[in-house]
Amino acid sequence: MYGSVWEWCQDWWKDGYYKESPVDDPTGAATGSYRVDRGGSWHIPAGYCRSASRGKIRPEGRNGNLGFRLALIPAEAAEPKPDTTKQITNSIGMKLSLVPSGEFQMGSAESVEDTAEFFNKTYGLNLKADHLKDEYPQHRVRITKPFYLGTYDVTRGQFRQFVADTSYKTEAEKGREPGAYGWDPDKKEFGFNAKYSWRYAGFEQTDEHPVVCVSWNDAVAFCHWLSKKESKAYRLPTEAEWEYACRAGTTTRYWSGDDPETLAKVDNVADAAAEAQFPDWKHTLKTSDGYVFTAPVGEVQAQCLRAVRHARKCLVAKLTYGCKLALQDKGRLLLRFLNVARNI
Ligand SMILES: [Ca+2]
Ligand SMILES: [Ca+2]
Repeated sequence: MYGSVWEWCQDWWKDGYYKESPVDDPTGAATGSYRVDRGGSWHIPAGYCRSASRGKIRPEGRNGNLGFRLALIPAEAAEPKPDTTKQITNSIGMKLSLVPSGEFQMGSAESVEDTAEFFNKTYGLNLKADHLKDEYPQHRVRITKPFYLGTYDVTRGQFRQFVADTSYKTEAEKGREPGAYGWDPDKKEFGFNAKYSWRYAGFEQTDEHPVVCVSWNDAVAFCHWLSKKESKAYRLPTEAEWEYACRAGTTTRYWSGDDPETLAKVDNVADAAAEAQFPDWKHTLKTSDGYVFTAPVGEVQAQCLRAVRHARKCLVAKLTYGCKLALQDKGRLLLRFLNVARNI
């Protein structure tokens, strides 16, 4: 879930929200100026791609490194039965995976000083406490109902079906100031231009790549279209759902561990492949994930399978450790661990 594209979440962003967040199913501030985005992207250093990292962007924003994935709330709100389908494929060919209910510690587990010092020293970043303070305090969150989460980001091909069906015009294609922040290959940086939209972001993308240059409003319009088409309740994930699914029981910086270099094996961030093309990018991973720009979602399947195997291993370890506790807690915790282990 890290890298490739930042992903829009449903929530409004608000400074200090973590101090007042409810334990059960937090949905973000009641109102605000920014929506939350999560996970980092292909041009973002590993310091900003951690499980706890939070981004904020105005809902009309549209960038060549920002897309979204969907959440779907099953019609039955009860605990999943053991035979609940683990992965479904919807009417537009999108795969969604069942995420069981459970709880976790949301936010950063290490101090703001340690995080900044590590990434500044190792990758020459300029992380400041102010950049990171919205990841604190770490706090307990319960996801009380199982939900489905898009296994991958929404692709250009899936977004194309929405546009073909509705003649929808994205915010980049209408209004007084059309355009988006796309990639300028000559200047080698992002720039706002009317020529950029989900159809062209300044770098090569097929229909298998994540759709980019779509605003929060565009993403929500897509959810409404699909919900109506299937008589289901699609929406963007809350950032609590996002982090819960991303962590999958882990408590480290990344689900793959604390070492940022592990990201090269599991996702697509600013890496050695990017540095080879843009030598002045000094903040990249030392290892290569193989992609300079977005990666096609089908291509990263092998990486995702590795992710699942790893997360399963973490959960099995956690299960062994948590067994005694689980039995004391009327078996519910154990049941949840088992559900997680089965369903990731
Ligand atoms: Ca992502
Ligand atoms: Ca990369």
